[in-house]
Amino acid sequence: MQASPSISKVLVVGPKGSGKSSLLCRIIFNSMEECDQIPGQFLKFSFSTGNGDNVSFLFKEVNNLPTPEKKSAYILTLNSNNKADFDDLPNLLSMTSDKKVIIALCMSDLHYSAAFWVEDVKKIIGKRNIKVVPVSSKTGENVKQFMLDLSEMVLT
Ligand SMILES: Nc1nc2c(ncn2[C@@H]2O[C@H](COP(=O)(O)OP(=O)(O)O)[C@@H](O)[C@H]2O)c(=O)[nH]1
Ligand SMILES: [Mg+2]
Repeated sequence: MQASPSISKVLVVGPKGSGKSSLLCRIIFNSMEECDQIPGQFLKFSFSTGNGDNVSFLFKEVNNLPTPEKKSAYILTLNSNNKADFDDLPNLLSMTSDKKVIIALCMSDLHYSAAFWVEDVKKIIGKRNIKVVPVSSKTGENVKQFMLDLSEMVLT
């Protein structure tokens, strides 16, 4: 039997240019066009995990932290090609410590020129239970896995 559907409001946060709009665009429209319309909008999206769970999300891109906006979780995006995003990570983690967080390590299609990678991020995270998932909004690589991990996070 399926549990009654509830909506999880997830804020997408991260440095400017880290890939927030592009990731939402890829998740919702499966493309990277129309990205310009995304900031500040509430975006509804239902995801089925393939084993009977349907998760309803309400996404919103938020460009300033900390935010008083209600939320049940955060997606924190980092541009893996920008060392400044890595340097900002401790600060970003402290401003998102009120809820669960999953990190989208963006621009994985540019892995060859990455400034940092999963293991580097994990060292900064330390003992906090935060998944780090490389994704490419450009190619769609690993976005399904990201959604599975996000779903698991909000369901548990
Ligand atoms: N190569 C590549 N470029 C990306 C990817 N995701 C975003 N971008 C580019 O990075 C720039 C910043 O992305 P955007 O989504 O606007 O970042 P935001 O400021 O966090 O919303 C844009 O020029 C995007 O086209 C990706 O997965 N791969
Ligand atoms: Mg944006």
